[in-house]
This record gives sequence, C-alpha cells and structure tokens, in this order.
Amino acid sequence: MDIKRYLQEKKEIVDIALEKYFPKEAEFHTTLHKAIRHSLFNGGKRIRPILSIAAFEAVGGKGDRILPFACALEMIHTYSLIHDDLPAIDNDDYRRGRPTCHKVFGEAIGILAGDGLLTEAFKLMTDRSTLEGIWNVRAVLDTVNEVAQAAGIFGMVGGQVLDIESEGKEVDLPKLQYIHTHKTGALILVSIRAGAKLGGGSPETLKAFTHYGERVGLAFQIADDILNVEGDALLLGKNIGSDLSKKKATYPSLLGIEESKRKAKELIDFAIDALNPFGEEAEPLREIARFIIARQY
Ligand code: GRG
Repeated sequence: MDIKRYLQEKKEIVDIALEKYFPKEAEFHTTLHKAIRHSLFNGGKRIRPILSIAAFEAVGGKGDRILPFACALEMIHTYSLIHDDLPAIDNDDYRRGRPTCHKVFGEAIGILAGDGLLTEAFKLMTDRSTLEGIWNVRAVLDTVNEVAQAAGIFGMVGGQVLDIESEGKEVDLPKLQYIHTHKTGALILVSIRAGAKLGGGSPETLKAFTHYGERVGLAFQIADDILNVEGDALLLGKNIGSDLSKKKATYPSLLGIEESKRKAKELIDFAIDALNPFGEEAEPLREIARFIIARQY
C-alpha cells in the first residue's frame, strides 16, 4: 500500500472534522479561538487520530463514528504541545516552523488555549451528537475513562513531570523507558485502543493491538529523540540539539545513536509481529509502524 497517500487522505479527513469543531469564522472568545487554531492547524501529522481510525477500520468499524474521538485525541495532543513549549517547561520558540502559541499570543493565552483544548476534548467525546448512532455506550464510557487515564497524572502528565525532574540527572534505562512510555506512549496507545474498542474489537484483538500500541508508542519517542540529534531542522520546523543542551534524558544520550536506532527497529518489528493474527485489514497499522521510525519530521 502507498502509506504516504494513506496518511495524507486520513489527515485530510481529520483536518475537515477539526475545522468543523473550530471553524475559522467563530465569533466568540476571538483571541483564544485564534490561539487554538494557530496550534491545531500547524501542519501536524495527525498520527494519533490516524492510528485511531486505522485501528477502528482494522476491526471492521464503518463510517465516521470514530472521528470525534480521533479529533479529541489530537486536541489533547495539541494541548500538550502548547504547554510543553511554555517558558516554564521547554521554553521553545518554534514548532513546525512557526512561532509557538505563547510567542504569538502570550503566556496566559497559551496556558488557556491548552486548558481549553483539553476540556473541549472531553466535551466532544461525550457530546450527544457524538453518541448518536453509537449503540455501545459502555464502550464510550470506558474509552473516555481510558483517555483520561492516559492523559493524566498516571500517563502523559505524570511522564512529563518525571522528564522535567530528571533533567541534568543520571537516569537509568528503566526510568527512561517509564518516562517515554508515559509522556508519549500512553496517548499513542490509547489512540489505538480507542479505535479498536469503539470499532467493536474482541478482547483478543484488543490485547494484540495493545501489544502493538505499547511498542509503537515507545518507538515513536525514541525516533523523536533520534531526530533531535540528527534530524533536519528545516523539515522538523524546530531547532535540533535541544535535548542535549537541556541535558534531557534520551535514548541517544543513554545508549548512543546506533543502539537507539536498533532498539526502535526492534520495537517496530515486535509491534508488527503482534499483528500476525490479522490480514490485509491491519496493513495500514503495519505501515504506520514502519513510517514512525522512517519519518524525517
Ligand atoms: C500541564 C503545564 C502542563 C504541561 C503538560 C503533558 C505535557 C505538558 C507534555 C506532554 C509531553 C510531550 C509534549 C511529549 C512529546 C510527545 C511528542 C513526541 C510530540 C511530537 O509529536 P508529533 O511528532 O507532532 O506527532 P505533530 O507536530 O506531528 O503533531
């Protein structure tokens, strides 16, 4: 399959849906709305929503019922990037080649844009219009709970705190793995699980997809670490080498670049192995896994 084309087609579907939730011409809260749009429509890859859609379709899910959940995951991801860029955390001026949210709108609006996106994500997942046509409300409740867990103090936020507290300190591999699987992996994993669950996947399917998602989630952050060392700043739209200057714990700093690449490849091979019970329907998931370590941005 042509993965580039697949990713582009799905990204367009996600972008159209996000436009519906945050239209250009919205009248109220103008600065906040502009700040949200600035960060939400900045050329992001939409990997998390695409993983949700791919998992949903792999288990036989039909139609666009998954879209509000897929978009909610992108909104949570975008909130995390806005807050991550703030002076109090990573203090980054650029993301995807454009000034970060707080650089354009100020810190207060940056914080509130993130807060707004996080809150709206949960509103969207539980909106009446989202629930229309969904017969399995229990699966929705479980999914919303799982998303909260993945984004919260035992997931992304918890991982981020440990990441900040580890800056400039000695970190061993288990701790680094904990940071990566929580600050980045948890949201990726729940994106896949949400798609599979809402598509009606069986418990065995969910187990296999969880194995896939855990490995893909960790490999994604290792690839991100590697790009921070030897990526192309123009393609990435931000400066490289920031992890080193901030004395961040990363796979390359701990294992070296070659071993990090080997580890990421091994994780992707294992992730793809977890999909062995599935056929053509899981091909997009296999290709997305390969893309995650081959990507240059
Ligand atoms: C609550 C103040 C406060 C802060 C929270 C939770 C958090 C800050 C940050 C999350 C941690 C984080 C930003 C991890 C990095 C994850 C990562 C690799 C992001 C890049 O993802 P891509 O490549 O980005 O999918 P695009 O631009 O394609 O969307």
